[in-house]
Amino acid sequence: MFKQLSARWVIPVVAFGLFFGLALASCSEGGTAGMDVSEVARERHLSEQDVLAAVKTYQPTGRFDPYVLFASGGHSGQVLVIGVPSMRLLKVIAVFTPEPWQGYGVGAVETQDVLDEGRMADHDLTWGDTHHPALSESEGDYDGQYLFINDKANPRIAVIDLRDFETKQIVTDPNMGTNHGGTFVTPNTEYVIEAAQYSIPLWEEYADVDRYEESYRGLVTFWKFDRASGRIDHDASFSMELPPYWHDLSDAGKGPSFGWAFVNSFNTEMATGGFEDGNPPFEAGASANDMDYMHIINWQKAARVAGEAGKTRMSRGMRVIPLAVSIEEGLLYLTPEPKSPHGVDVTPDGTRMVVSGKLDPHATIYSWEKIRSAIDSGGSGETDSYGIPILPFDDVLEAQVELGLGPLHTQFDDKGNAYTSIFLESKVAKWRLDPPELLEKIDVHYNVGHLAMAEGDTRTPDGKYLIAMDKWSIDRFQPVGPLLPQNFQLIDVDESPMQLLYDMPIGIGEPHYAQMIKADKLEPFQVYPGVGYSPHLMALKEGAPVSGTERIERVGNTVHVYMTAMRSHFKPEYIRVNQGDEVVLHVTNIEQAHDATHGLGISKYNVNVSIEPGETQEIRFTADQAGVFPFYCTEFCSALHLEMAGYLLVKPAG
Ligand code: RUQ
Ligand code: CUA
Repeated sequence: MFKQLSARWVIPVVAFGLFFGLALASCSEGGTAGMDVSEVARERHLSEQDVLAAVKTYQPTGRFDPYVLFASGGHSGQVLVIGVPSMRLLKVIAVFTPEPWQGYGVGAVETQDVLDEGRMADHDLTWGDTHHPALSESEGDYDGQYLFINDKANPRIAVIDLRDFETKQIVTDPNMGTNHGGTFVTPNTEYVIEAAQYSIPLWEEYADVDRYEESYRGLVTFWKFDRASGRIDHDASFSMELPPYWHDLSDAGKGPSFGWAFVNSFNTEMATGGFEDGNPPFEAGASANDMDYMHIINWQKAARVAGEAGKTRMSRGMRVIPLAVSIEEGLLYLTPEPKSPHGVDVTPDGTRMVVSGKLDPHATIYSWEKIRSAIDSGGSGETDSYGIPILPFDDVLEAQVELGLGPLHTQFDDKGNAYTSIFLESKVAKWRLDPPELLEKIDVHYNVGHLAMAEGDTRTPDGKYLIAMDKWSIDRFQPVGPLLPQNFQLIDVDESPMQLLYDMPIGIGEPHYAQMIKADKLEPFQVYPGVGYSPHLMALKEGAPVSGTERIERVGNTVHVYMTAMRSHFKPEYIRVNQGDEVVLHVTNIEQAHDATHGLGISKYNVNVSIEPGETQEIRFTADQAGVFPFYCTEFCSALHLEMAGYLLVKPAG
């Protein structure tokens, strides 16, 4: 590129030169030809540190990243797949929101069925607020098979199969108003944990807020995952009634704390706001106390209890363990945690739980051994107003370490260090666990939320790469109007001091949390295994069109079209129906060549499907509009792609 500076490059290079205040002559006349690294660095005003960061993140063409990050796509309702350290966006997995390129929710019946499973309150929901992705685990390590993610706004959980990176199931939680404490998996993905956030009435449809303490309830749900079918088993899942505190994040115990789950809460004041009526607003009322409660839940025992006769109550079709049963059976304990806690993170060895309070400068470290013995010794007799035993703070506390203002979320590396995001200071703090001591801090820009470490939530984190997910990005990127992108910042934590390597703007909403897995743990299909394969069934579909079976069949008012697609034609190319007919299009991409994807878009009927090699899809619509409607392949698949087309002819009624 530098050798022969064609006319195409002159303008950008001149602009670049102007930007850096450089002499124009040398640039515009191709002065970069034959430059070595140090000359380019000087000309681009790059420090040695910048060059090092570039060298540490650059991936030459054709070389893959060693890690893959699965990040929530925030309000887009999707999941982002990003290579690390290059920070290249590889895919946006359609989850809660229609996505035309993947043909998700725009005509393909099976994808619409998945979205329809996620209808709530009799509404089609066309957005989600995805927060916390969780990779499936085996013995506490990511196994690369499945990914789960929650929708906070509409309490839902989605299941994504990592063989084809497609969403297979959405389950709705009928008893929650919103969920925030999901998704977190138990160490063998026995259950996917989801905790509600803003409490709503549980055992009755409606109760005004003056009955908050009696009628409103928090909730945690343990969704049973059936690995064989790759689906959540609704009937084997159960919820637990919790007090009407606002629950925040969760984590599952592992190692010695296996079988237990931890759920944070705030607003243990049970403030009910109403600023407009002269009451303290939620923000004041819900942060009046110095301590809130961590909920300590024996999910293993709860699962047994949920299976016993008379121990659960049905609510809106879901089994719920009432509070009284949880207390009687010893399923639920509380312990105080400092002021407005946000993150609860179990250490890789499962011996400690680290909690950070938004309004407390410390990371608070709880000892599992101490929690266990406080439970075994029967507690101190103290309870909250609902009768849940409280384990005294001093009995279960191991240590506190002061980190800074607004500590939120903690991740761990392979060297005994912890990393906590410090929201108010816009920093990441690195600290040692044994003995607890703050080591150093690095600036991030700005308002950092979660952190994601390579293999960070496993028994054996990898360290090295840490990603800070920043909500604000002032002065980081080219201005794009008042709504700024959010920012993923890649940090090398093995360097001392820690080094910022890369800024990646995210332009589709607040990416809350992410998990990073070793790339070689993923074994996705290259092409679907066989022609006529249904991603919904994850098997060959009976009756799917294959080469030689193309035809059009009419059954009453329904017209079945059995169609195949291959470079570069559909067969058949004409679909003739009468106005008012039901059209069912069965279409198979009969190719098995890697990446030979075809699309099928139909003009004015809001249909587009993506048909990957081997895949079969079904499209249904009523031909309610008479006229002539071209359909065409929406993937530029070959030299004669534009010719890959046909006509839907809808003959006017009468
Ligand atoms: S949260 S920025 Cu929705 Cu996970 Cu802490
Ligand atoms: Cu097939 Cu374009």
